[in-house]
Amino acid sequence: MKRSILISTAIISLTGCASPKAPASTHAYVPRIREITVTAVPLLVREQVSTFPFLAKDFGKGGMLEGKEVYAFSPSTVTVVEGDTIHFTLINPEDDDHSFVLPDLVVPLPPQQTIRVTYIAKHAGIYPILCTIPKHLPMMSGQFIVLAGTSMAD
Ligand SMILES: [Cu+2]
Repeated sequence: MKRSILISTAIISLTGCASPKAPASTHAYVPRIREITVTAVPLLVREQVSTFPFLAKDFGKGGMLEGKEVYAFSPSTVTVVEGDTIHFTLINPEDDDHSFVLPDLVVPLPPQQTIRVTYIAKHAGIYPILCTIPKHLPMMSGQFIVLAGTSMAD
């Protein structure tokens, strides 16, 4: 008798776990306002030749950085969620011009200026962040990652 009760309990337990799908999420992602600061930073630039003598060859005629300088955005990857409103604070502490370019957004970054701009991440995807100053490309770039709202856990 005890044995049949145990078997019945086991069968009920197994069928209870055999649900073909996990229950659907009951909470939709609610878009947020995100405050994000991005700074233009020098990595390998002409002003550093006295500190790093090898750069003279790199920046020289035929060198791998001829006509270029290496700058970066810090951070270079920004991740948000579809529908988010981003309040960017863009800082250029240097004496060179830069720009901050996303789909449908072009922001000139004059020397030693802080620019504030609002941007709405309309569509999920992976987009380039670029500075369009020719001598800064292709190095001064990053990624703007917009996650689908449905990808967010409850
Ligand atoms: Cu630049």
